[in-house]
Amino acid sequence: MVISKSDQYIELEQTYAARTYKPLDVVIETGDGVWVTDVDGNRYLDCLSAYSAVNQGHCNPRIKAAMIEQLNKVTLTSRAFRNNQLGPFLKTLSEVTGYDMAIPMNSGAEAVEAAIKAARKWGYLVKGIPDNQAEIITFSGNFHGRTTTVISFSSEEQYKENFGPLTPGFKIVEYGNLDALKQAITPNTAAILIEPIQGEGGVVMPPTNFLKDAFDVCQENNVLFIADEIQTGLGRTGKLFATDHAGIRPDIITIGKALSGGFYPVSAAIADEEILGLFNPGDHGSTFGGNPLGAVVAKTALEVLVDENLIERADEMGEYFMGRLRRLESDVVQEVRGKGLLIGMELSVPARPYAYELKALGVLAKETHENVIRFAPPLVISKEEIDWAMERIEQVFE
Ligand code: IF1
Repeated sequence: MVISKSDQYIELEQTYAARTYKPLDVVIETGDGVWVTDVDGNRYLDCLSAYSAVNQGHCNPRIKAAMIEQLNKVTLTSRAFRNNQLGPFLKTLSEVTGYDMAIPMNSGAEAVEAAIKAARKWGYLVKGIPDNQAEIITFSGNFHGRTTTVISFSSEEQYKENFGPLTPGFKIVEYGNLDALKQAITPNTAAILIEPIQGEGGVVMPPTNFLKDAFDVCQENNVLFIADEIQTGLGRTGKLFATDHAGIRPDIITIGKALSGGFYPVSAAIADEEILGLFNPGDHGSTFGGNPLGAVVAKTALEVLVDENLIERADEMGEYFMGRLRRLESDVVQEVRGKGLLIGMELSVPARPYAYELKALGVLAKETHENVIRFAPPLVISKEEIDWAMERIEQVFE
């Protein structure tokens, strides 16, 4: 029996990795723009983009060059010392986003943790919430990461089961239900934490006006609005932030994933001085957070987004891709929804077998929530490449 190279790598991973994943069995060796190649030489169009981390395309040449240049200088200083890349990165971040400052971290979950700490501190020092009474409101179907505090407010049982005791101080209300939100707010509510579109929830969009109404409710009640834009931010939905579609400016935004174009884990919570300015030396930190390698990568990743008009491109290509998906004539497709290049296609049947059929034809996509297949290619995708993917998608679904 011939064992493919892929099978050998799969066997290794199955043996030596904690089995926390059930990946699609493709073993990627190289990536370039929207394309990836596996160890057996098969080429695929990547319609997942590492969950929107490679918005700028695999191995983006500008980010790569900046990273290599920095690799020859210095990679890590810790923040016990300063480095000459962190300041320029954060200045660019502030100019691009319009927020005063940021707290640089590594993973998305860490950015969320930092936002939670900032909101709680604001709650005690500015709003005057009594000690240890701060509440943060979250929403059903949320996904904000996997730390013990973040899973404490997950509505997915599996994410919490056997991992308790959980962190108190969180309430979960129904996503999109304004009345439920209003009822959940108390004088001790410091913040709400919300995804403008729920990615892991299955590309779930809130009802029209919900984000704006929720924002207004927060303002009326002196409650911070924290938007988790780790997946939806940085151009993915055709605006810099998905909350831009609602015309609101959240008090705190968490970003990650595409902040580094997939080269290196870089995340941040961004906000104005009146919130992040409350942190004192020693309040928060991270060995790798703000390191010069990550900083130069993130600065360049932001510049690529802006200079190469990837945000406008996501809008344009998203409209085209979604339009074509909506015209699919298929018995199993129930709904196509999303914004920009964050597209979910809900099926009447489990989606995983379709992901495998697409893979066989050279299109990589992943199911989420059993029945939804997600199409979220790098934002550098061209119309011709969407046409190429659509030919295969049509073949599978029609
Ligand atoms: C996994 C999903 C996506 C996120 C939002 C914070 C984080 C994420 C809105 C945490 C992370 C992930 C993590 C990844 C799979 C992925 C995912 F399917 F689980 F839901 F993208 F849709 N906020 N999303 O989407 O960021 O700490 O991972 O850097 O396997 O857990 P992180």
